Amino acid sequence: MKLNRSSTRPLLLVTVLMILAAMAVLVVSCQDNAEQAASGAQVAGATEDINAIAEARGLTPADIAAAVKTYTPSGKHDEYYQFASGGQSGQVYVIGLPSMRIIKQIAVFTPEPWQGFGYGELGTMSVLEQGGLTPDGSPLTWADTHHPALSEMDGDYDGDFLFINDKANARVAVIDLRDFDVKQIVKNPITLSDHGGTFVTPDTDYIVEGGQYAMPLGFAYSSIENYEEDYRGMITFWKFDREKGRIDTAQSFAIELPPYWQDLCDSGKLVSEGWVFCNSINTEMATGGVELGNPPFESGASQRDMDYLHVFNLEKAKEVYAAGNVEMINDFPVITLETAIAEGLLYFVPEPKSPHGVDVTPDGEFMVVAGKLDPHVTIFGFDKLMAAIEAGTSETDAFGVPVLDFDAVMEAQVELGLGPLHTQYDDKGYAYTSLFLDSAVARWTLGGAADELTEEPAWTLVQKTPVQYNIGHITAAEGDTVSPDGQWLVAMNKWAVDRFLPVGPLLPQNFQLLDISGTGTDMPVVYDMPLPDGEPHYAQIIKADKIEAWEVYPEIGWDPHTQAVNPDAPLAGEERIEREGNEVHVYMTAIRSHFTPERVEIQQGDHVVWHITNIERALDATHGFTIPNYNIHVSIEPGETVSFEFDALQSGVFSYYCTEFCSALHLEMMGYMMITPSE
Ligand code: K7E
Ligand code: CUA
Repeated sequence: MKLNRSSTRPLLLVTVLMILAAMAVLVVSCQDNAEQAASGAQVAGATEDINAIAEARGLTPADIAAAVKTYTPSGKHDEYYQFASGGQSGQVYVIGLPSMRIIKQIAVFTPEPWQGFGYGELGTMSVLEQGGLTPDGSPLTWADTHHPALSEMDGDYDGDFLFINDKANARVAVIDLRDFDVKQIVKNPITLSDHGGTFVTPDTDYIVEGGQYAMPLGFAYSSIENYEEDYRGMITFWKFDREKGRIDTAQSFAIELPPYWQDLCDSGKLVSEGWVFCNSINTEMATGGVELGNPPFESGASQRDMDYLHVFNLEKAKEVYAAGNVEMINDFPVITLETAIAEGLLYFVPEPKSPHGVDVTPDGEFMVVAGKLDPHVTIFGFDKLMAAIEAGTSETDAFGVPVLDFDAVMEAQVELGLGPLHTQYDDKGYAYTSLFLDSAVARWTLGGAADELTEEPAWTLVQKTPVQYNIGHITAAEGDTVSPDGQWLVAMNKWAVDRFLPVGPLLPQNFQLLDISGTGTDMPVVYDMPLPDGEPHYAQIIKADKIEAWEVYPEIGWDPHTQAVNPDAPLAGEERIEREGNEVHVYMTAIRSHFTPERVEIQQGDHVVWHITNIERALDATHGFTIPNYNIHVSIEPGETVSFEFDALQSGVFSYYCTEFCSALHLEMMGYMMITPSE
């Protein structure tokens, strides 16, 4: 049943008509302006002829259409939020679509001075400290962020929370989307690198964190000569407490895996809910040592034609964990490989060849695996998978994990081109796959129920749109949900090469916006956006109206780290300085354009605990606060209370001041801290 001949064409027609209409409006308004100019009522810059501008700038009709599709006039909001990993910056970027304007950077794993993240404020310091310490006891302050995941309800993004992993240190962060602020960082208790995270289960009961490079679990030492015996992979299921907005580490667990390098994961949905899929590389168990004459990792880990798709029965794993059938490693419950096999909660399926992404289709029926070194995507059927598990197998890998028959589980293979990496979906029954070596986005048709939505035959390549240049992930509007929106897709390109003005040898990343609202070969690039920060890897795009961000903190004295009023919050009229022995507490308020108190006198050697409440209720009336030489900087948003502490080691006179240009008398928003010398 192909019903869509009629339903996609009008969309295309409407789009074309809209562009023509928009261009007509531009032309008409130019004529109006020309008349106005002629009558003497000249509006600066509005008198030019649109065609003359296009000609002078060398713009084609396609360029003008792209501009009209993406231009968002001053004051108009975007339709979508894109949450992009900030890569090595350890942060998250918030970008509006279709304008591609950067709206915010969220400090996550790395100190960020403007937000006062990691510059003395106790709440942010404790988030960083929770995230783990270096061997010398200071907080880890960088991360290699890869995969942001929006929280979901019934398989749809709900706009409440965002999670993101740190591949370099195996960590997961929780961001609350009411205030776009990081609340928690958990460090994996048994391994040091992750990549298959973060992915959520359809109701966000669990946040999946799959490992990457195998190592002895629990941070023990073992010679690499003992790789097969002592090194292990893992997957961790972090239980999410939606009420508290925190990961509940006490109800989380991991599964021990063979020392393959587990790569990306995805959660099943709808029919496949309760299952989790991860692929793997280096099932060869190469251990490197090119300097000793061994094959280098990149070839040692690419010998076999097949690696293993890992299939987890999460429902079963939860039961095994609840029954206490676990081993404790570093006080963290781990289902051993032996138990996982015995309980039938882990199966392997051969997958070609050094795969990268595994992406479950919106209906949950298929798992699409892109093999980096294979020109195809391979599609596995969930029904076939269940039947193969039911039928049983005598095949196992070297560790005794049952290996299902490839042909019995494989549904289709679609040849797309060189270097397929990641797949996303739309509302029309298409899938989109990034092609790293081809530098292109492939559009192809899905089978199954989605087959009825496109007019092309199932499992067929429809279009390849070139991008500039080497593309990693792609992300489509609501593209990981059970009901993708279509409309927009962002190609997250790792090499920008010649796209922007030269800035020396370190170039920006290039996000390219593709309009995927059309069908067939209609899939143009409509915008290039340089991202001047770490390699972002992945992003998710959510409809803007799903996010209910606070305008100001709900009540005065709000502590964002508890999402409640701080009982010690200084309030207007209650500002004071209290001394107990050599501990001094400063209770301060901030409002345009003064701090109260304006003089703080302490003695050298005092321990100072300082609280400031921003008692403003006006939108965007943020104040900053710094004490010179003490490396303290905080941002105090309307309603917020922040606290910081320090030892007054250096005597002298310190001018503290507000760092946000908040009012005409902002420069006067200051005070003196006088530290009398101890003798
Ligand atoms: Cu860069 Cu998802 Cu970490 Cu592919 S991963 S590109
Ligand atoms: Cu407050 Cu400037």
